[in-house]
This record gives sequence, structure tokens and C-alpha cells, in this order.
Amino acid sequence: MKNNKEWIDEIWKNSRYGLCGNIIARHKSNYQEIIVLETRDYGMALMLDGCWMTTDQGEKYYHECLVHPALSSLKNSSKILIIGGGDGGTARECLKYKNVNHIDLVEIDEEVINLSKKYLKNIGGKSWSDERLKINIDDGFQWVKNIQDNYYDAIIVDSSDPSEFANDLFSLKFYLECKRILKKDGIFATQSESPEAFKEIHLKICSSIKKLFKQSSTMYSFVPFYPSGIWSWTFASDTDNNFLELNCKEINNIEKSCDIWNLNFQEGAFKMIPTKIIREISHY
Ligand code: SPD
Repeated sequence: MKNNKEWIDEIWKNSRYGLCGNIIARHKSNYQEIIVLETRDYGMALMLDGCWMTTDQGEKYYHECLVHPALSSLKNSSKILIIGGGDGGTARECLKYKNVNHIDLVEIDEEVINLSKKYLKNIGGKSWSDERLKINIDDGFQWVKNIQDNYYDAIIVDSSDPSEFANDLFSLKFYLECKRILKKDGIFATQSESPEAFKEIHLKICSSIKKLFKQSSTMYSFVPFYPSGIWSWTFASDTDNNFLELNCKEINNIEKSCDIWNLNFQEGAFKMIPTKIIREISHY
């Protein structure tokens, strides 16, 4: 690695989450500033508008938790919608399931995909050339509005934090559209921010989803370099059955393919609700 390294920080509430490395790309797209940093210990890192999205070293903590609780529970996971996910990590995890035969990945910013394909090769990997993956450059909110009822088996929201162009993806209207286009026994999954660094947004996401779906549940774990480290993923369904029951026949292979997630990890993570969050959620 060349020796013109610099520190790049995400700054949130007077804290800095920093990585040191060489800037490989710094680009202003139509939506945001995109930075790709090459680091010694964390591999390639992607930052959007001052927020860390992913690093080679830490991405599995995030992507495996977002995908596997939902996909390992589905009886039929043939048609999947990913909103966001421009680095390819969420698609990669979904494509591990043999019965997934079509994924619509809807990413608003084509530049994120282009730079990820070019520099974050370990994340998307071979997924980009998998015939089951269809890339759609579009606004996620508009996309869900245009889809027919009962269409997808799973909807996975891999968004960035709320911002001018991502706010809609945290709205009741958006969740309602997702519920409408999801099959009755389908599963909705979303990253639901940090119960510590983004507590208000986290509570808003959990309570909105709880209001709209018959069942919902949130799991907690860690993502290195996200503010405060602790992160969450929320899952929901309108089925009457236990929607997070294991149904995947190839579970041994899926577990072996993962570095972080496994069924025991998942069981603990769904129970790891911070007490102050239990107190607040019970008010909704
Ligand atoms: N604070 C960061 C939240 C970002 C969640 N999405 C990350 C995208 C990785 N695929």
C-alpha cells in the first residue's frame, strides 16, 4: 500500500468513527459523495455522504444478519426484492439459496454499483454476473408503488441512514406498500439502525412496522464502524404462522458459508434487546 494515507471519519454526535488508508475513489454522484478507502486492516471501505456503509472486514456482520433470518425461514423464496444494497453484499447472501430464482435489486445511485463492482470486489463477488440478479436503477419508493399485490416472497431493505433521498424508505407509506406487494406468508426485512446512536429512528422503525404487520421481531448485534457499534435488523410478516421458524432444507450449507450468522447466533440476537428499548417499545 502506498504511503499517502489519511484518516476518514464518520462524525456523529461529537464522536468520530475513523479509518486510515488511501483514498481510491472520491466521487460526487447525483445523490451523494462516495468515497472508497483502501485500508491495511479492514480492506476496502465504502462511505456515502460521510457515513460508513461497509468494509471488507466488517460487512458480514451486517449482510448475513439482514438476509438469513428471513431467507432461512421462508418455505418458498423464489422472488426477492432488495431495496438499496448497491455494494452487492445482500444479493450475494440471497443467492446462496437454491430456490431463489429472481432478485430485483433496486438501487437509486448507479455510481455506488459501478464503484462497488470496480473496487469492492470481495463483497458483490460473482453475484453481479448471476443470471438470477436483475439490477434496476430506480427510486425504491417509486418501485414498490408500481408493483402488483402479493408479488414478492421477501423484501429486504438495505438502505443507508435516513437522508433527503432515503427518508421515504423509513415512512409508514413505504412499509404499507411493502406489505401490499409481499405475499401473505412473505417476510419483510430491514436494517433498523442503532438502538444507541440512532435510538429515536430505531424506535420509530420498530413501532411503525409493529403497527402494520401481524408479527414483527428485531434482532441486535454489532457492526464494526457503524456509530456506537450496536446495530439492529427488523423482520415482519402478515402470516398467522410463526414466521421466523426454520424452513430451509440446505441450512447446513448456508451456516457453513457464513462467518458470523448461524442459528444459535440468531437465537441469541433476537433475545439481545437492550432493557431501555424494551421499556420504550412497550409504550407503543
Ligand atoms: N450507518 C450505516 C447504515 C447503513 C446500512 N446499509 C449499509 C449498506 C451495506 N450494504
